[in-house]
Amino acid sequence: MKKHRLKLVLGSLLAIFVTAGMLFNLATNSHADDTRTVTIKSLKMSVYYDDADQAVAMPDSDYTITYADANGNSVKVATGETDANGAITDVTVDVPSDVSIIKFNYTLGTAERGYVLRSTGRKYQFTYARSIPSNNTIDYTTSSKFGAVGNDDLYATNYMATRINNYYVQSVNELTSAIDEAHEHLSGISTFENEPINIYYERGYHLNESNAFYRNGHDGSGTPDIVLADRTSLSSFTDSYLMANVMHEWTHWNLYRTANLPSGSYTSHYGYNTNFKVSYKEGLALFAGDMFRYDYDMSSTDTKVQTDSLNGVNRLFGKSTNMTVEQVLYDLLDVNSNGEDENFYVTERYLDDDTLTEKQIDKINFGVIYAEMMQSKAQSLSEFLQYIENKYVLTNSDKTKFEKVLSVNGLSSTGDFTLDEDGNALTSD
Ligand SMILES: [Ca+2]
Ligand SMILES: [Ca+2]
Repeated sequence: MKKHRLKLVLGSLLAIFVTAGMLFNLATNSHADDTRTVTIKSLKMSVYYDDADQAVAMPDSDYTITYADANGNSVKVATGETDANGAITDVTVDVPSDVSIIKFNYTLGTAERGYVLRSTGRKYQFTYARSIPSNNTIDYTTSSKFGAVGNDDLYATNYMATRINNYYVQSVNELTSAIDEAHEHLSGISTFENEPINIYYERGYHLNESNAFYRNGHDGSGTPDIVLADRTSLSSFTDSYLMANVMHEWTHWNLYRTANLPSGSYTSHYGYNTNFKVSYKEGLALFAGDMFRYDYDMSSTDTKVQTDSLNGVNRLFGKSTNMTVEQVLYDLLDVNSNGEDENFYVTERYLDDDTLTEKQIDKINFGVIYAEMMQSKAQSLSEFLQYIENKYVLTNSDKTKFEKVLSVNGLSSTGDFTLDEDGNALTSD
């Protein structure tokens, strides 16, 4: 009995020692002398290829912050998303006091938007290591090139992917703001709901092929994706080209997932498509890309449908082509036509705000047209035009203006194409 009690007492004492030891350890770990608190006020890194002045930021993109522990293992201390300027801002992390270097790892994309991917499917990630300054505060802007000495294509690839990521962010932001502004003025327009999709690009990958949206994935994986094909000369990738083509392919994705519009091929934007659905789904993507690249102003080419001539033949007027569809959509958007004498625009009856500039109205019109292309689920230009007529053409005056858009582009009163490839009347009646 006595022995048993002694055992209990010893056991209790042991438990107290163990507990005290744990407390002591906890106290040691959180002791200020053994950690340093690093404040990242702002860390903005941009990526370039051969000219640092051309460095491109990584906005709205994933980042992680890590350090290497005593065994060389990477320890993650923060994750987040860069701001609209590509900076990591207002982050505070604790690292062991003997750590002198902190690493910032950027990924081109986010789970919500999608990623820019290498041909292997790997994400583009760039790591920038920085010594922790003595005041433990980082407020720094820098640029860097990423690749491997002797592999020029890798530097070029990483820079191009960064540019694509940048225009991908801009495309999402431009469309989202256009539809949001339209939604503010027109209750019948829903706000934009984004869905992620990945964009593949790599130097030499799909070289000089068409850019494309693949509903089943470019490799047949079943997951929709986009491939931006490489070009022999990097000079092909102007800002304007990337704006138009990123928005173009991403628009195919938006219309596929909302209106079930297919992917599909065509020979040229001026070529005749016997399948009128092809003209519509390509023409609307062409329209979206050009509205982005030209900031809603195609006034200099507003009469393209009326004046086209190749060996004396007008390829566009009244005919099923991608370009015809694009130009009709532009006429629904532009407040003032340039030389073709139509003056319809889709929101004329809905905007009662006199303070809006013409440019703001153009952008709202873009938001309306894009949102309605998704909401209407129209499969052809005539279906879309009839939908627009039912919803936006309210008075006799509107009707006269709307019919003028149809007639100046060679369309019938139902918005149908009227001529075949050779210019003979289509007999659908
Ligand atoms: Ca026009
Ligand atoms: Ca117009």
